[in-house]
Amino acid sequence: VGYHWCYQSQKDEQPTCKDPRQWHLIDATCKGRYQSPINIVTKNVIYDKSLQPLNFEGYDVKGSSKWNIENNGHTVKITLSTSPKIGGGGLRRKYRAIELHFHWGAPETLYYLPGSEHSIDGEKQAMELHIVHIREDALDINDAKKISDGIAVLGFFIKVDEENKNYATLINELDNVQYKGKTSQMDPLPLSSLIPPEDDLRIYYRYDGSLTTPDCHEGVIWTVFKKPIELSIFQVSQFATVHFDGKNSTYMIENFRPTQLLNERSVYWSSA
Ligand code: B30
Ligand code: ZN
Repeated sequence: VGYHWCYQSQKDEQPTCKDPRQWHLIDATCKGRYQSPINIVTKNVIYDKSLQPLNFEGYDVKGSSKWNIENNGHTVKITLSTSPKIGGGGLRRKYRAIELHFHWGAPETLYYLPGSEHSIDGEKQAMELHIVHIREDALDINDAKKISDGIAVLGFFIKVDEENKNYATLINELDNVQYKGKTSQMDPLPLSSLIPPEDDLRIYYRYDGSLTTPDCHEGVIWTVFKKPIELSIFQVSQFATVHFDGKNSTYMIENFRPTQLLNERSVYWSSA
């Protein structure tokens, strides 16, 4: 499991790898009925008054230990060194943030092809940030997969707009993780500095889904915020300077899974 799956953009270089339409050959869960990401159709979302603003605990804290940033061959992932938590917002438990990573598109001459995983009314954004949380009583993600409601991911759209100075440190680190397997230590940041202000996080969508890569584990509580993070076109383009593999491999671009069918699910939202 986890071997030889790839994104569509890797097929030229690795013609035999399993692209998203074939992921079910790696793990049958990938053709389940509760898969992520999805297109959120706003005319069909259901208002749920229990979806109050989330509580963010320790999101403002800049820890003292370094963060580990890694190119794992499908994204750039940062393993956190503190344990910020979320609760409330209709979650029945508290969840601890363990890592964050990004999905993005591809730079074009005068343009940028969007690479978010979720879309709203068919509209994708440039990128998507995922902050992966596990139930506070779980040891790690594998342990969290064994318990119900073990994983909660917060999804933030990233839109091309003004430069976001809070992302400077992180984006500067991309040079140190150009190739698969490379890691680097970076100064930690308060998680709150990477996402919109708390007041802007009151409007969100909630649904039951999955991890967006194999094994496509289901039982993930998804929260997708309406308000996007803003980065400049230059900042967004920097992500596409890392590579999927070694020195002469293709640039890591379009590392998103296409949207999946909603099937018998509903999407709830926090605002009437
Ligand atoms: S996502 O937020 O739904 N995109 C995992 C976590 C979050 C998402 C997808 C996957 C995850 O932890 N997967 C299992 C671990 N991975 C290792 C890894 O970090 O990168 C195993 C693997 O592929 O098969 Cu590579
Ligand atoms: Zn992700």
